Amino acid sequence: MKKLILPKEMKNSHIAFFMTAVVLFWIKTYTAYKIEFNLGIDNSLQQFLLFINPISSALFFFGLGLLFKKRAKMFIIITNFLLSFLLYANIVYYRFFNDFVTVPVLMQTKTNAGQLGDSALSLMSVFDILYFTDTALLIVLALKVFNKITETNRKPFKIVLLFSIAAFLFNLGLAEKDRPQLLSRSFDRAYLVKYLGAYNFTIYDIIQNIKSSSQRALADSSDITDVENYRKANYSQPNPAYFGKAKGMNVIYVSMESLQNFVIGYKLNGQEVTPFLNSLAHDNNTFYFDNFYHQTGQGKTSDAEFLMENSLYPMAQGSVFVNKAQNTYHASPAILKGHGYNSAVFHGNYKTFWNRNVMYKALGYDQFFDAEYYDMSEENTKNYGMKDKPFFSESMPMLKSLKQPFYTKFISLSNHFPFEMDPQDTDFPAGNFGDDVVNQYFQSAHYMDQALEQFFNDLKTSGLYDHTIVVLYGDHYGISENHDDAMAKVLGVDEITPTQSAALQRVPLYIHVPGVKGGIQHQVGGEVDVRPTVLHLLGIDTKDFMEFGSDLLSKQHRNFVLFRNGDFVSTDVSQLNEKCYQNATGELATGTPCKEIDEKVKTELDMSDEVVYKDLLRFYKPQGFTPINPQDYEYLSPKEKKSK
Ligand code: GP9
Ligand code: MN
Repeated sequence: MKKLILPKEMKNSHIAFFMTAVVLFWIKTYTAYKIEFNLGIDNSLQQFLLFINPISSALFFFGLGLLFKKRAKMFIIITNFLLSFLLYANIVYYRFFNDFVTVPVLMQTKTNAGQLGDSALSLMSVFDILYFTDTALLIVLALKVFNKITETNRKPFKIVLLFSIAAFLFNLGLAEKDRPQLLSRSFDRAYLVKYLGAYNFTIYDIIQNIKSSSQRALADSSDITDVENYRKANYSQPNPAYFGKAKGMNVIYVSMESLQNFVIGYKLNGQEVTPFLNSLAHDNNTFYFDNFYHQTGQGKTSDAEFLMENSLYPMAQGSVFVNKAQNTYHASPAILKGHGYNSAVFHGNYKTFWNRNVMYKALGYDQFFDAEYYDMSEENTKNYGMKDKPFFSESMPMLKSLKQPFYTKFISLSNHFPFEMDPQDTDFPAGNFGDDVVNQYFQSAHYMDQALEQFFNDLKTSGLYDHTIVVLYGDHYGISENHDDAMAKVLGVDEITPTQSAALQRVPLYIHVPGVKGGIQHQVGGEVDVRPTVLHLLGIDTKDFMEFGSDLLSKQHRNFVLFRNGDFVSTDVSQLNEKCYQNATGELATGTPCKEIDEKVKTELDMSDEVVYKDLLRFYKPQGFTPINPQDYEYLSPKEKKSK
């Protein structure tokens, strides 16, 4: 084979190989940004920053190779592979979560070993191999073209290092100009990637994580004072019309996987998707909240659980269940223990998934009925575990055996991405919106609705229904923004606007309270608000607890709901991606009507983060609360129970 003709000096030069690696990698990364990520580029400066942001990290990481006398090429190739792998991991993750991989997410992958596998595979394509083209090309070039490198000079390293630092500072300077306080007030990972690039984001994330673990070590009891004052100033008094109306009753929470509120009342070809939930909205003793939002971050289902039971916000990155399970919490099961309640979780997946077996002890759950308690045969399971119908029916005998009053939580699973059903489980037509995920969603939501109806019927037959509060909540969105085209068709609009996109973050919330007149409620609220609402119904005043929610039934219930990325929706205006909109028109607002709530939102997230990151509840004892010790709890399988 004829060798490529290159000037002799080039063939002998580390620098030429290095520069080739930098340019290829730069082009590849930029192409991936354009194809895979939706980073909300608003102006030409942002476009320019997106284009140049891979340079500094490519120069820096590949430049390290120049330190090696003999193995520079090998070092550059390995580094290229590792960085390409990081980019690809972000691509796959983004296809589902619309988000980027962080250190805590990687730790979760370890905890959930293999169980995320199914979903991950459906997000990959054979063409993805193209994201490693430059790695392959570098190997060929190293063997065939740059095969005579004799250079031993390390001087270029210093120059390259200087260039990479200069490139980074130039990049950061321009980014700060467009978005002041980019690094200090960042709730949104997409911003960091847009401005600084996927690789610099990872470095930033690693630094943040080191900072967070040292934060705990450095905190002391005086740190809780500010939070306590903030809490006192923002407490919503219980409404006397409802306070204690469910005193002593059992409590059942149902996490409805990925159920979004748009589906309630929706008709597909004239057929109701969720006939049971639609009728429940009009039940005499049920409050149905139709302006209620999820507030989850990367921890999804587990974040929703955390919000509902602690009335604290989940973490900006990673999940509390995995990263902060060693913290002290004053969660609902622990609070109710002091009022004679016995608590249990039902979930058709294994107890280590999402670190639940550790976290539930910190929350004070007495029992955890996990996959070991269910018939996990092939026909009963799909995707993440038990199908909802067998899950609820097999749970019934266990529920009935609990000592009353009980506080329980059921985590459903069937309505999970990619929403594919086994044919024998669905009698409902798929949608026809040109998008499989959206089309299938109607079938799996319908299946969940049937499972819930069956559960309610079983509760009635068991006699539990008349003295049990049932709280049903959609845990988070199921259909991400990647499916906006199909969702526009579903909603019958030309395109999904920012305010419509925010409205799609609504999830249904139902609170059934025997003997209390309910009704359809339009007040704006979020998952953080449910705990004070339910505890007040049970006759427990939450004013001494460090929580951030506002009782949905209180006359002082506040007028906004915030999201984990710092956005919010209030009764009149919404702040979305740092822009302020008028709710009535969906148009950008004039003046600064969002400013006041924006300040509150940022303060509240900061306060909650203080509590969670610094583990501040270990320094605080609410009045009348008996702290629990996680070590007192043990979740045995049925087999282990027998052999004890
Ligand atoms: C299952 C559940 C998975 O245990 O946590 O759901 P997700 O968090 O991906 O919605
Ligand atoms: Mn979920």
